[in-house]
Amino acid sequence: MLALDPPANRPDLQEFAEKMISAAEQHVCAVKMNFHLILPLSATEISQVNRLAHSFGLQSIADIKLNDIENTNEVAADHLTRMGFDAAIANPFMGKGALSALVQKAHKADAGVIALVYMSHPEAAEGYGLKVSGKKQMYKIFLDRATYAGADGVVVGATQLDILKKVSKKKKMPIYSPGIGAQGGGVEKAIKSGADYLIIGRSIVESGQPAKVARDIQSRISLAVGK
Ligand code: BMP
Repeated sequence: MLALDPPANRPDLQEFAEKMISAAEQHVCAVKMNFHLILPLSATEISQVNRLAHSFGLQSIADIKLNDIENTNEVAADHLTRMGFDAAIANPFMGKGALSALVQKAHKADAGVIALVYMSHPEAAEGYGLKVSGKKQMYKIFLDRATYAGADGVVVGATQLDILKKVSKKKKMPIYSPGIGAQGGGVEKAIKSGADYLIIGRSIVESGQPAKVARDIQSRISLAVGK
């Protein structure tokens, strides 16, 4: 999955996103937009980017790590669906009931929800690794909530290989794994530890050769899964 994250201060954000999609479309299954684009672009511009992704058969994911009260989540989900997103990333910290309501709302609109389980950054352990009441770690609770809610996928950082292995043994849905390249994670290690999809941004979009880098990564993934 291609993370459409432009470098800071780029003025031509829509053009950037569309160029990256057109360059890499043959080598990715989906694109992901984060606040880099969702904050500055208008709803019309975002819809146009999503239409381009769809024209290549790619899904588009809104990475807003949604984590609010039910009503606000649902209003956000409506806006995202209207802009053409196929799924949103949400934070199970909101609670089991709120996450379930969000998943049901999304499914009614033929859209999906991907739940954070363990993030990729070095401080992730401070939250996702917390032992609740000295016992169960937060990420296990988040995985339980994602499973209970019927979420369509979970996010586990490619930099967290032990956690990836543990989650892949228990999961009932695909694992999306960010943190490859710029954050130090490796393609083969992540796949072999249980990632089903890799989320990759800067290694591709800042490479100067997005098509080539995306193709190389795709080949490495194929080799790692034995295809
Ligand atoms: P990059 O490959 O350039 O590091 O980008 C990774 C993308 O995935 C960014 O959009 C980031 O916000 C997102 N992400 C992440 O890196 N780690 C997580 O745990 C969850 C994310 O959504």
